Amino acid sequence: MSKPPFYVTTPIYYVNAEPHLGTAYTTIAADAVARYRRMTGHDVRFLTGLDEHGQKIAQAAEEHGVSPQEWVDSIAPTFTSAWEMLGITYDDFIRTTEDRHKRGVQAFWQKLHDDGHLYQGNYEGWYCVPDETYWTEDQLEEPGVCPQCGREVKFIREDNWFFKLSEFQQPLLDFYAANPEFVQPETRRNEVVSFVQGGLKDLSISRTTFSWGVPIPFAEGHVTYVWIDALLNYITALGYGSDDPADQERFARYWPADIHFVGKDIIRFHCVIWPAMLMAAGIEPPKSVFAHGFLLTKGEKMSKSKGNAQTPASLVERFGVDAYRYYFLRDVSFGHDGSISIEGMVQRYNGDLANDWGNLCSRLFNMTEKYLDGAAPAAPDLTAEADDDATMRAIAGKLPETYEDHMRRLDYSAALESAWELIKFANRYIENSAPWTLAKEGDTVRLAAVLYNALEAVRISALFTAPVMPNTSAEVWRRLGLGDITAVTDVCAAAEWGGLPEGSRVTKGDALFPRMYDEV
Ligand code: ME8
Repeated sequence: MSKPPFYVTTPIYYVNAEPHLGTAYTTIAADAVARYRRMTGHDVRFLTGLDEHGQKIAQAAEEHGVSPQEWVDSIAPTFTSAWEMLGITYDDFIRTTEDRHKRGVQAFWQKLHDDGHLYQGNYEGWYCVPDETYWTEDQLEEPGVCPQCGREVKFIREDNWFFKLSEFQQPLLDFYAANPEFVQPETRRNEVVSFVQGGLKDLSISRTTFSWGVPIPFAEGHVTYVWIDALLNYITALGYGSDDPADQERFARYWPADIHFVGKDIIRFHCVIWPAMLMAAGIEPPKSVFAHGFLLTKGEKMSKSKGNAQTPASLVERFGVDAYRYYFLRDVSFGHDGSISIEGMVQRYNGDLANDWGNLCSRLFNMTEKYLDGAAPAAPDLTAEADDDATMRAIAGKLPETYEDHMRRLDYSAALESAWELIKFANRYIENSAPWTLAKEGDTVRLAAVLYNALEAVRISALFTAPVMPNTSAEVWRRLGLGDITAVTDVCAAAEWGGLPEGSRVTKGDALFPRMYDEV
């Protein structure tokens, strides 16, 4: 049976500065889903990349005394190496300065022009360069200040090309009504619907006062407005606009996208402008856009411009990559704003990872070496099972479905909590069954049964922590003498009780999460 396709994307990030905790957050969330969907047998295509055009990037280059191309080429590797450090398993990385992208953008313009969705006009109004966003006079809450980011807006007057966005008000409202899961979470959906109900203005889609962008094929001197350029990455990366049959096949296979991950700051671009652009070109809109909240430090949005950002590298160095990924997805409820702090990170690390997960693995692997010479025992006779054994099997048995349910809603915290139910129970199970006493009393049958059951709980827990903590899960499987966990493509079958083969070599190894004593 052929695998169902699953296309997931992150925003393409601006290269005006290096990756930070916010951009890493979205990327890790998308990666966890991509990894999980590979484990549920999907043919995953995971795209991320860089937004390299526009005034903001041209200005950053100028400030650094280099050409825009030199500038973007110097920043791009900081993203690819950060994603490598964070274990991001993207299948494609698009840069908007690539030819494949420019070709797609130009094909898109030609199509919209031919079909009468564009016209020439004059734009007069305000522009926020850091957000690359147009604002009308009445949208400004304070004169001269961007209502979104609080930075200075500039007045611009240009001859531009316009997209007839206003004509898509009703089609968009009909589309939202017919596809209730398009904008997620629910609160964001209401925000988008009421924005569109308020009326849509035509959108200026070209700029003439600078040249760092994709030229509009039928309008000399005009380059594409950077947001339109950027949104198109989701289809140009698949091959939109190419005559090559391999590109066309890829596009037909993966489009429409299953999930566009975005922050709540860019929801209108993704939920209003983007589906309208696609409708105009006769392309199906994506299946869903999930807008998550902001990471806050000390109550403020954490951002590169405010300078209150820790770097991903500094935190990875201190906590390790898996603990980093775990903290953000476990502690911040996905879809809501969330405060992050070093104190919180240390607490999660010591509590959930060192005490619960790490400790469970260490003591169990130790006991297996000590009492059973490191060989996994045979699966015990179920007819002789104790109450605790049955309870643990039941918790493990419902985990695949509960986890799937949470992951479908992108509720990472709840998904991880469901895995933790098993981890915590397994710790209690060991306490209650006291293998050390069984060993002392020479009850080898019960000792083997208890260790087998606890090892099974660990094997299964590793499956469901793998999307978020891939390195630890791979290591746990290695220590259980099992194969490569990333090769699992049917997590439900793999999670069936009794999968640990008798005689599997179990090794203890070092602590997975050594306890941290420097609390802050
Ligand atoms: O907007 N908390 O790029 P960008 C959580 N190039 N997420 C955050 C965050 C925070 N404090 N700060 C940033 C752009 N993010 C455009 C996108 S897509 C076609 C073009 C994340 O570099 C979040 O995902 O400013 C947000 O939407 C994105 O970074 C903005 O990245």
